[in-house]
Amino acid sequence: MAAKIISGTEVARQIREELAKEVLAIKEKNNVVPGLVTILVGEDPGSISYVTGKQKTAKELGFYSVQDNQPADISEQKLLELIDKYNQDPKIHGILVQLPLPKHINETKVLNAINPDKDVDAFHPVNVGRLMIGAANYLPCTPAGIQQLLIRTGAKIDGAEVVVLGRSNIVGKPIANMLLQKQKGANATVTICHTGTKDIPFHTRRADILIVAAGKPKAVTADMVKEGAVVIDVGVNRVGMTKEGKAILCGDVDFEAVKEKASAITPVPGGVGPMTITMLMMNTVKAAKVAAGIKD
Ligand code: L34
Repeated sequence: MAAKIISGTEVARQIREELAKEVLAIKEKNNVVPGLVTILVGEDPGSISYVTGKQKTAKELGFYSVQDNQPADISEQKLLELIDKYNQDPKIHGILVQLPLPKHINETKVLNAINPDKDVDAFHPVNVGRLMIGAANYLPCTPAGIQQLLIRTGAKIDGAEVVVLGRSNIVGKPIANMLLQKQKGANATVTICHTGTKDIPFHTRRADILIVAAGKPKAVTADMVKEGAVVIDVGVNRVGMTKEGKAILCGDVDFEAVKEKASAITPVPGGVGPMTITMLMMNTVKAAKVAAGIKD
C-alpha cells in the first residue's frame, strides 16, 4: 500500500496560525513584538533561499525582523562584533547566523558568541547541554520540526525503534537526543548510523521510524526500509535547474520507491524544510516572552 504523505507545509501552516494568535495577544496585552535577526554571510544559493523563507515568515507573523547580509570575506572579528551588537539590542530576541560559514571563520567561536537567551537555533553549548539532560529552553529548529511532524501525524514514538542516519550537530545528534528522553513525544530506542557504521541497511531495516539526514541524494533505497516504517527525509539536495532557473530539489530518500513500502513519508520539498522555519518562529516568540517576563 502506498504511504501517507506527511505534508510539512500543512502542519507548518497550522502551527503558524497558532503562533499568529499568540503574537497578536502579546502585542495587545504586553506591548511586546518578537524581534529576529538573520545574519547571512556570502551568497550560497541554498542559504539565500532558506533565509529569505525565514524573513518572509517572520514578517507574515508580525515580527520585527532584520535581514543582515554580510560579504563572504567579512573577518571573523567583524562578525563577532556584529553579534555583540545584536546581543545588546533589546528589540532583538532571536539571533540566527545561517550555516555554513566561509572556511576562514571559526563556526564554533561564532555560535559561542550568541547570548544563549537569544540563541533561537539552540546551537550554543549551553543549549546543547540543556537538551542533552532533558532540560531544554530551546529545541533546535530542524529536530523540533521533525518531532512535531511525528507527534502531529500520530506516529507511535514511545518504545519505537528509531534509526537516525547522520550525526551532524544540527540534525542527527540533537534529534537522537530528543527522542531518547523520558518525555512525552519521545522515549524511543535510538540508533545513530554514520559513515563509520559497518552495515547501515542492517540497522535501517529495523527502524519503525527512520530519520535520514545523510546529505546524499537517494542514499536510502526501498530495500533499506522496513514495510510500514515512518520515513522522515531531512535532505535538501540541489540537483539541477529548471529552464526557468528554479532549483530542482531532491531528498536523501528514493521517494518514489520508498513510498510504496513505508506507511508514512515526508516529501522534499514540502516536508521538513517548512517545519524548520516555523520552529524558528516558535523559538523567537518564546524568547520574546521570556525577555518580557511573560509566563504561559
Ligand atoms: N543557523 N543554519 C542555521 N540554522 C538552521 O536552521 C539552518 N538550516 C539548515 C542549514 N543551515 C542552517 C536551515 O534553515 C537547513 N535549513 C533549511 C531551512 C529551510 C528549508 C530547507 C533547509 C526549506 O524551506 N526548504 C523548502 C525548499 C526551499 C527551497 O526551494 O530552496 C522545502 O520545502 O524543503
